[in-house]
Amino acid sequence: MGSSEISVVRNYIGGSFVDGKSESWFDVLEPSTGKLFAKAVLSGKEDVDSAVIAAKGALPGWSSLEMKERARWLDMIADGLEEVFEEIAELESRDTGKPISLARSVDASRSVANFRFFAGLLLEQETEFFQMEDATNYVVNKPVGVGALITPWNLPLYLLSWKVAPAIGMGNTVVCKPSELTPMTADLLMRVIDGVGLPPGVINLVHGEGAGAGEPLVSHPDVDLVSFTGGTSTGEKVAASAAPMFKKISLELGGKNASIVFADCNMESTVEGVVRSGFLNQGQVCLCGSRILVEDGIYDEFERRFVESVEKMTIGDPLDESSDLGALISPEHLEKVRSYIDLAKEEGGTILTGGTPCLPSRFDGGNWISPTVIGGLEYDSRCATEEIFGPVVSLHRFDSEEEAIEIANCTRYGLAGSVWTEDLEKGKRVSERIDSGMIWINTWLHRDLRVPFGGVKDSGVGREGGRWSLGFFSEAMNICVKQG
Ligand code: TXE
Repeated sequence: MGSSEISVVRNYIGGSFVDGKSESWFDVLEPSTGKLFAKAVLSGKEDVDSAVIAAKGALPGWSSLEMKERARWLDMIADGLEEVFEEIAELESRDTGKPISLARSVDASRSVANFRFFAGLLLEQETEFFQMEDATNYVVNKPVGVGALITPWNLPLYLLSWKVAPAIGMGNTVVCKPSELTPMTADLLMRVIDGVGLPPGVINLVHGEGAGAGEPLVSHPDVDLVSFTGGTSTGEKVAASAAPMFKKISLELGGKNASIVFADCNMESTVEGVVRSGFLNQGQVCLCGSRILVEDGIYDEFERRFVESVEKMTIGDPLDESSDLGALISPEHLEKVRSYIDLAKEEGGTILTGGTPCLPSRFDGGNWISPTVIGGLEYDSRCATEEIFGPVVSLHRFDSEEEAIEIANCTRYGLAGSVWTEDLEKGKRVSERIDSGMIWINTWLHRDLRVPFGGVKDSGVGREGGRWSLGFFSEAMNICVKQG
């Protein structure tokens, strides 16, 4: 697709690309320029109903396939995505505003890897037996039914593929609802599955807004499970609509993760790692380390080197190979991020670096902000405890392990974090006392697809990842056979 053409993005229901019943559309804008990029179907309840009917219709046939046949389909989808690798990267970069290099190394790679990984994991599954003196138990992992998969805008295809692969792998059929801000690579995935000839109705997709399409999907009586990644306040609504029908639910929500830097860290690799964890994808990753806690003895040196390193990052055209940072997702999100910088000043913080970048005029309508570092905030201030979800981090001092742990745990969130020290025993001791689902020691976002992923407190409910995904997307049934 040429960069000036406007694409039209349709729903994918029962194996066909279709317009919405109301024939309404919404505009998709490029975050870096604010220009119209595509038009997508604005779905409503009737479109959701059609998609759920298609998914329900495909369920008996799909769930009766053997695991190895479904694994073969996942591999074929991975092959199909590999063929359009560059298209994924370009679309994701234009649709989200993220640098093309990141869209390649993270989004496109992981989308292929998710299908490939779950295909392999399905083949490793074996029936579990529990022998008694006079009976044998065995466990059958059955599909749950029709799944609603709702995804956000920060890692569009990465997160969608992370849900779709295990969901259909375990024999469910699904209706996907990608973020209305980033529909492009979800549409590309539908073109890929259409190309490989996946049976109609196994994967369906409706585009549209949360209230108009997401809500009727989550509350649909024929939807049996909901996997949601997005903001915490939306997660509350999703949980409230799914709860009365006892749907199986997994919520991956926000974070306000601490990076704890001890005086005995390797300064060079720590600065590099903590800058990456603060600003990857313009800080729009739920795992980003946006509160940086630094031990007193090295605070001044760390602050100087950290700010220097942040100022060296290149912000600019997402499609330019040399850009480290691109644009924020939307004008509304930029406004929210800016409002937190204003709040930081009111709360007594000092802006150590930040502002608006100077870019060529073609980016005048885009959502731009320079990476921002704030010092001098109280660790329990709003700016230091609420999720900003942008390129804004705050630096805080601590003087003991106890204090670092207390600060790290002082938010309503509990998703991830990182600890930087050469003393691995101390690293593990501190990590284990942090209220969160995941901690990295001397690294960040070092992902193994086999491990559990998810948060505690307001960061979510449940775990996905590896066998945890297979568990969530299935119902374990025990059959006990009496002998003799
Ligand atoms: O996400 P929403 P938004 C955080 C971040 C951000 C905030 C809001 O702090 O500023 O959330 O972002 C769909 N029923 N994260 O508003 O609204 C919606 O259409 C069913 C963290 O963009 O949570 C989209 O597909 N679905 C996060 C998806 O939910 C509904 C990543 C997520 O949108 C719905 C993104 C409803 N009532 C933002 N309302 C992370 N954890 O990575 C909306 N949706």
